[in-house]
Amino acid sequence: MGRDFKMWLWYKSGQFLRDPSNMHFTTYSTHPFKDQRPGTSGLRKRVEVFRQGNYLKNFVQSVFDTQRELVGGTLVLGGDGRFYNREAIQIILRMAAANGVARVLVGQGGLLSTPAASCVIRKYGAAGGLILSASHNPGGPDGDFGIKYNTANGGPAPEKVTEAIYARTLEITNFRSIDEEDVELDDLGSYQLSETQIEVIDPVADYADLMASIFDFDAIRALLAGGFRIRFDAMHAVTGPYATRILEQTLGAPAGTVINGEPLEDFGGHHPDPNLVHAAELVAMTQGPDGVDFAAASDGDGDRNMILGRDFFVTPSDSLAVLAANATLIPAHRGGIPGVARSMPTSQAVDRVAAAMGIECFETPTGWKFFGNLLDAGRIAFCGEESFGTGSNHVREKDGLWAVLAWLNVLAARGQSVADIVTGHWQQYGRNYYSRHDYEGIKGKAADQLMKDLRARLPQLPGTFLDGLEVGYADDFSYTDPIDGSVSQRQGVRIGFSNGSRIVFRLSGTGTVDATLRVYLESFEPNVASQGLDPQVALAALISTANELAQIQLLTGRAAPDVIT
Ligand code: VG1
Ligand code: CO
Repeated sequence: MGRDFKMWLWYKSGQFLRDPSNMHFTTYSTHPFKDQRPGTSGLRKRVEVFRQGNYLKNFVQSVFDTQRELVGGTLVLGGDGRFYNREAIQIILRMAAANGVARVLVGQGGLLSTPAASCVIRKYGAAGGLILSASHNPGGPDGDFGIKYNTANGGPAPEKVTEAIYARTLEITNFRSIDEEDVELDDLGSYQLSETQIEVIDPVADYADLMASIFDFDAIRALLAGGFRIRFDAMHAVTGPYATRILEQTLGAPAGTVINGEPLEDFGGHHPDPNLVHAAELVAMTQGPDGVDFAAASDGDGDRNMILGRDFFVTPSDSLAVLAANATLIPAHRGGIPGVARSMPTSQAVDRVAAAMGIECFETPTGWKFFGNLLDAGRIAFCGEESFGTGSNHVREKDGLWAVLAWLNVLAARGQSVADIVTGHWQQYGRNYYSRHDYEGIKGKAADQLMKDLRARLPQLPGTFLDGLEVGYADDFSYTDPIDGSVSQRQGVRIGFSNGSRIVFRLSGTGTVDATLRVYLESFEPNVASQGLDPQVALAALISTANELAQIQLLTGRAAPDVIT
C-alpha cells in the first residue's frame, strides 16, 4: 500500500482530526449539503436523504455550533417514534456528549410528543431541545423524517435561529462525536456517556401532571362516568401512551377508548394525519344512532387535533373560536384570557370572539414559531391554526391532547352536545364557512409560476369585481412581530372581498417532494337560517373564483384538489 493511499484511508476515517487536548471526542471531516434550510416546522426530508452520509450529523453539529447555550446546558431529546428515530437518537446522544452538553433528558424508548418536549424543556430549564418528527407525514423506510430545534422557552426556534443554523450547514467542515456504545433507551434511569449525563425519563409523566394542573379533571371524570362516550384515535403514533394514561387510566374512560394506541415505526402504513380522510375509521364511530358523543384524533408527533361530535365535524378554526369563547370554564383560565392569535390563513371566527370579549387578536404567518413571542410576553393565552392546531400558553407548541381535554372540560361544564355548542356559537357570532384545498405533488416550477403570476396581479385587483364580488384588498402577507420587530415577508397571497370573504394562496413549507399548493377559502354568514350548508356548497362561487384567478388547472394540470379539509 502506497503512502498516499494510506494517508487517504486515514483521512477518510476522520481520525486525523482527533483532538489531542480532549480524548473524549473525535472530530470528523464532512462536506456541506445545500438543502438543509428548515421549513415551516424544522428540516423535513425523505428518510433516505437523512440516512445518506453525514446528513443528520451535519445538521446537528450546525445546531451545536450556533446554539452555544447547549454547551454545559441541558438538552431535551425525543421524537415521534417513526422509523430512524432510535438510530438518530443514538447519533445525537454521542454528538451531544462530544459537544459538551452537560445533561440530556431523553424520553423512554426515544419517545416524546412535540408538546411534551416543550413541557419538559420549560419545566427543567433546558437550554433547548431536538425533536425528531415529520409530524403527519408518512413514516417507514420510504417515508419522511424530520428534526427541529426548540429554544429555551420550549418553542420552535424563530427564523433568526433557523437561519443561523442553515447558514452554518452551508459552511460546515467537521462534526464531533464519541466512540461509545448505544445508550439503553428502554429503561428509565441515569447513564453516563463520556462527561454527559443521560437521563431516560418517562415521556408522559410531566405532561400528564401539567394537564391535571390546567383542567377540571373531576368534572371530566364525572362526565365520562355518566355515560358520555368518547374515542381517541392515536393513529399508531406518539399520543397512544399519553392518551391511554390520561383518558383511560386517570380520567376513567373505559379500556378501548384509545384506538390505534401503540406507536409503530410506520404508523401502520397510514398517514398519521388527523383529518376526515385519514381518520375515516374514527369518523365512522361518530356516525348514526350508535355514534359516540365525542371523538378526537392526533397526528404523528401529537401536536395536531381533530374534534368530532356525534355526526359533527368541528372545523379547526371554529374549535379555536369556541374554546376562546368558553375559556373561563377551564380552571387555568378562570380569570379570563388576555388575547388570542391565529395564523393568517385560519378563519376569522376567533376575531369575532376577541372583539366581543374586548381582548387583543393577532394574525401571524403560518407556523407555530410565530406565536412564541406573543405567548412569552403574556399578550395571548390561546392560539391556533386551521391545520388542526390549537394550543395555549401552557407550552410553546400546539397541543393535540390539550385541545381534546379543553373540549371535554367545556363539554362537562356546559352539559351540551358538541353540535349544540358549535351551532349555538354560530348563532351568537355568525358562521365563518371555511375550507382548505390542497393540490399535492405539483411541479415546483408550476407552483412558483402560479404564485409569481398572482403576485404580479395584486396591485390591480383592489376595487375590481371578481364574479360579482368587490376586491377590498389584495396583498402578499407580511408580518412584523409586535414584540421584537422582526419582519417576515411573502407569507401568502391574500385577497379580501368587501363582504368579508377571503381567498388565500400559499405553498406548503413542510413537504418533502415537489410542491403543494394550498388554497384557503372563507366566507361569513351572519344569517342563522343560512348557517347549515355544507361548506363546499356555501363556498362554491369562491372556489371557482380562486381557480380562475390563479389559473390552477392551466398551470398545474389539476382539475380538482387532492385533499379537501
Ligand atoms: C403545515 C400547516 C401549518 C403547520 C405546519 C406544521 O405547514 O399548514 O399550519 O404549522 O404544517 O404542522 P405547511 O407549510 O405545509 O402549510 V405539524 O403538525 O408538522 O408540526
Ligand atoms: Co405535528
